[in-house]
Amino acid sequence: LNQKGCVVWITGLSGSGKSTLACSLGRELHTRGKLSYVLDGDNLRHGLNKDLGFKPEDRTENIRRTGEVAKLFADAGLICVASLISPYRRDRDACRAMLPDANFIEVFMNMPLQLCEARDPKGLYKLARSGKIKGFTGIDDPYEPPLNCEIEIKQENGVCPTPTAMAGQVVSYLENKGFL
Ligand code: GGZ
Repeated sequence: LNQKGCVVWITGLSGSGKSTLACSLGRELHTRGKLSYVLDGDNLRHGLNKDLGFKPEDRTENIRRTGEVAKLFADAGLICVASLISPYRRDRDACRAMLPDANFIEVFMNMPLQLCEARDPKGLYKLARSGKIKGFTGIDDPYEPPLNCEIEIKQENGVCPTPTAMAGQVVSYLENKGFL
């Protein structure tokens, strides 16, 4: 029984594919018989983090709480997949510091803002551009890309990897590091 837990922390802009990767990865881990749990920023904001908005200090608290919960799952031996914009580098680093360094795997969805904005699945970029939403990440609130992430997901020759391919990249990493 392999019980080595870890946190797979997916960071990136709204519309960059974080939830898509988290979902695909969750399925793949389930298929392999590995217990996992997905913590999705957008979902947590309906429950655990419903008291938080998008001011910098609220985002920081959102990341901190989620990091603490992810750590609990990892301690229990699960692969915990956290998918949040987590725009500030120091907040992500604080989550990393909660665990042994090898057990925090930072995945950067390195997709151009232009692409995320073109996708605009919920129409939020449009609202941000027209000033109806203030402090939207990538528009009028910063996104600080990781400097030393474990995994980077990006386009190849202008083509985005499929959800299966993205999950495959993470699964390979987890295999190499002995988590699978
Ligand atoms: C960024 C916002 C904002 C603002 C609402 N800035 O793509 P979505 O819609 O479904 O997911 C986004 C979600 C971001 O929540 P997180 O908990 O991941 O953010 S953070 O890590 O920064 O705390 C987006 C929606 O909420 N949303 N307003 N102003 N995203």
